[in-house]
Amino acid sequence: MKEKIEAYKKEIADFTAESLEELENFRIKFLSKKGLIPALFADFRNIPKEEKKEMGQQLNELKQMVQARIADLKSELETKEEQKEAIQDLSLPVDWRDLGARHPVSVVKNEINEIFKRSGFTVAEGPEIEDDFHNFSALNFPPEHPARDMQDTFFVEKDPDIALRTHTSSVQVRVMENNQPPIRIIAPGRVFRNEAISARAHCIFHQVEGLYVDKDVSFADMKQTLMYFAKEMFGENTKIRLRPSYFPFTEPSAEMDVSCNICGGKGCNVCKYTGFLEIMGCGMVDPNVLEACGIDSEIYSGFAFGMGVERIAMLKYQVNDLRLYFENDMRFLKQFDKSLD
Ligand code: 2U9
Repeated sequence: MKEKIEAYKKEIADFTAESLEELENFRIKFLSKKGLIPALFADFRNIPKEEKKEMGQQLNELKQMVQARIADLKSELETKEEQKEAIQDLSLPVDWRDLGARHPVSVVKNEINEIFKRSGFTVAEGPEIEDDFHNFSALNFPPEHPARDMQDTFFVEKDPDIALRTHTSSVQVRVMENNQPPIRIIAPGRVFRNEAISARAHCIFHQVEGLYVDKDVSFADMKQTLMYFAKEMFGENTKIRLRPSYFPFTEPSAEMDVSCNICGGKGCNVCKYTGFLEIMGCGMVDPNVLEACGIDSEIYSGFAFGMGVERIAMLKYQVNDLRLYFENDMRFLKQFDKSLD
């Protein structure tokens, strides 16, 4: 009897069931009137008196074990069945706790938008598929500029005049074509560049660009607007630094750095011991661009700026692999949406 009990225990522990039917057969085999366990209880009557106590305990243990195993497997199988049904029946109510999260790029983009809205900017949008004029020519890109190259721009195969926008500057061109100053807009959106995907580059990313055109708009106005942005985005103690640069659409042009928010400007491996992080490009709108868009450059001047949203998110959250922003892994995404806290 002892050997039988040991063998049954092993069989029960190893048993798994793919269906409720299979589980029922298992129950019949062990627990039905003619099953293995009642048979053992029948044999129990014939064993010597001195073994009865120990065998009785072992038999009861075995019976409890098979009952517990059957209950566990039953609940597992029923849950699986329910899940299968829920997937098939899309009208069943969903569990609200499983709602998605706002993407970190959207969280940061919205935050940038809100800061500039407080400075009097409004949001403008435009098409992602653009023509050469709005994406390049109006922005003072010479015909042979390398950015127009196939390696940098996605062209629509049959028409070299049509491409995916490489920046949201084309939105500002469209606004200037259709409106006279004062113009104070930001253009957030998706842009496309023909680049190999790596930790630091992606062929799709997001920008927020800005444009302010009016009488007497100066470089000092730009500096003040961008300093306000930097302090709102990275904290009140943030310092900014403007370095001379070059873009076809602005003159003079600059790149703006903010003091490193990790080390507070002392120097660390995030800022490569410079104390500063580059966050955007900016400059005074080139008179050629104003004229190409139908605005009199003798009367009006303006400033413009542009930044990559993923780059700002990387600096703010210290997530240093761009690819994470495109994988849509919920474990990553759920860390940034404050409305879920
Ligand atoms: C018009 C005139 C001027 C927008 C500007 C930049 C400087 C700039 C880059 C930052 C990182 C693009 O995402 S990035 O690769 N942008 O440096 N953008 S000034 O200037 C404009 C825009 C529209 C009509």
